[in-house]
Amino acid sequence: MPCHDFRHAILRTPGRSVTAGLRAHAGPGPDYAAIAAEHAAYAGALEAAGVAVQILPPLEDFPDSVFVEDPALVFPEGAILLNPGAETRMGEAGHLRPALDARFDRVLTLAEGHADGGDVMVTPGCVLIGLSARTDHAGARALAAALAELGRAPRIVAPPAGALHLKTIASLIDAETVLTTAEGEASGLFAGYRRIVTPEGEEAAANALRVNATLLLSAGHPRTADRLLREGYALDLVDTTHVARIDAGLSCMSLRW
Ligand code: CIR
Repeated sequence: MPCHDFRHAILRTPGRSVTAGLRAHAGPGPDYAAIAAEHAAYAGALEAAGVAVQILPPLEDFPDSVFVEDPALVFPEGAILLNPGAETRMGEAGHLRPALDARFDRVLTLAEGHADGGDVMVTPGCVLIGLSARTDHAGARALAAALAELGRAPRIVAPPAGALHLKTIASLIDAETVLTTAEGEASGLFAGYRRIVTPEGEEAAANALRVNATLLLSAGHPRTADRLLREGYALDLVDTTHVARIDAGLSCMSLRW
């Protein structure tokens, strides 16, 4: 099944509370105006890649709600509302429901457990579900059942511990190629794919986003960009400096179908 042919996307404007978004490490926090600018540029990049973008209003009570990828999963044949694994994000799915009901004939829910969309990688043959601190066994099994209901073949995998999400360390950038970190490469998880490994210091580039003919890549990773250009990918470099300060990248800011 095609994995990168998208005509629609749902995004959510970051609230001012985004500066309190979850993050695993200390260091400089994000600036609200900078995140708003990065988000606007990201929406523009999706549009330029051929996608009609719907932008939902901010949810100040949910600092991480700009990362709409985590509370839902969407396919042309239907949507699945997930149960985000972080305490402060658990209410986000309910707020997405009206937008999904308006756009999809079928909106499934998880019977139990927790699962984040960042742990889900759609590939031509199957949908990988990564276990993580956010996606537990019960949630992964419930998600696998929902995917099967939509006619998709699930496969539960165990990525290296420490990565926030499966897609923090890897992205499918064409039907047979995964862009991944050295850690993702060492895990053997992507053995069935052609792999391009990010150089040391450019690990954050692994959360790239292929949209139609364009590969959105986080700006500031020149060696990864050079390699991908040499491989013939049409890159659009998108600034993620401030969203990266709250552990996010390109895939997290949209639901695409
Ligand atoms: C979080 O920790 O939930 C947010 N600060 C970042 C979410 C990133 N989401 C994603 O990669 N899908």
